[in-house]
Amino acid sequence: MTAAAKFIVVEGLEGAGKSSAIALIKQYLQQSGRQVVCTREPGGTPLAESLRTLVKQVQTSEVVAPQTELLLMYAARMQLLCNVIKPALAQGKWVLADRHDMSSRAYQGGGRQLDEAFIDQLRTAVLGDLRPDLTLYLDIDPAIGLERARQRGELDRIEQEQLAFFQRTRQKYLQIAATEPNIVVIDAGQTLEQVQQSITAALHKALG
Ligand code: Z5A
Repeated sequence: MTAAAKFIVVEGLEGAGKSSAIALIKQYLQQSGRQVVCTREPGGTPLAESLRTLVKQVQTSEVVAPQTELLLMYAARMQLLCNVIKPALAQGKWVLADRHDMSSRAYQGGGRQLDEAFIDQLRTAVLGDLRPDLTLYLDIDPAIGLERARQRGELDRIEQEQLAFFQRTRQKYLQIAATEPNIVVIDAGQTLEQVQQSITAALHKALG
């Protein structure tokens, strides 16, 4: 990675406003002449997009084991890291990610209550020492976020989970944000305009 290239991640529950945040951050970065590569997880390469479809589709014939779900997330992540994220950073391009590893820790670790040691082993194997330079976590009450998602149409397999699942996921997100560096919590329950102001302020502070 060249000295200037940074890896920025946007995280949050469904309906938190990640898509709008990504558009704003991309514009912010490009205005100052940075080349930006946007990614989404799971997905972002042909194979990873196929895994995304598999992991999100409602399964009527079998139960998806939480461990399988986790492994599919990390398989997609490995593909994206090798083919998109690492090459982009190596070329001095900024990477702006719609979800990354924090999602697995929150959804599969918090929501599904999978063993942290199991997740940590995968993190080490897949990520090595790569960590985002900045993560913006958009914090939303799951009831509000899910309502926003519901208004968009049919819910996928994970979105169909009970509210308690998303409450555990949110708690894990907040727990990670409180204990690890380079994570900024944005109150995503504000108006869109206020959220955008908070994001811009966080970018100014973190990037100068
Ligand atoms: N997942 C996982 O379990 N483990 C992992 O490791 C990874 C992912 C990487 C990905 O689905 C699913 O995979 C996700 C987590 C899981 N599943 N669930 N459940 P996705 O990428 O398709 O879903 P998403 O990331 O949750 O996308 P989303 O629902 O589109 O969320 P969003 O991008 O944050 O929301 P948005 O499209 O920006 O906004 C939603 C609506 O709200 C839209 O109409 C906006 O206009 C509106 N909005 C946004 N902000 C506001 C404010 N401030 N006020 C009012 N209205 C607003």
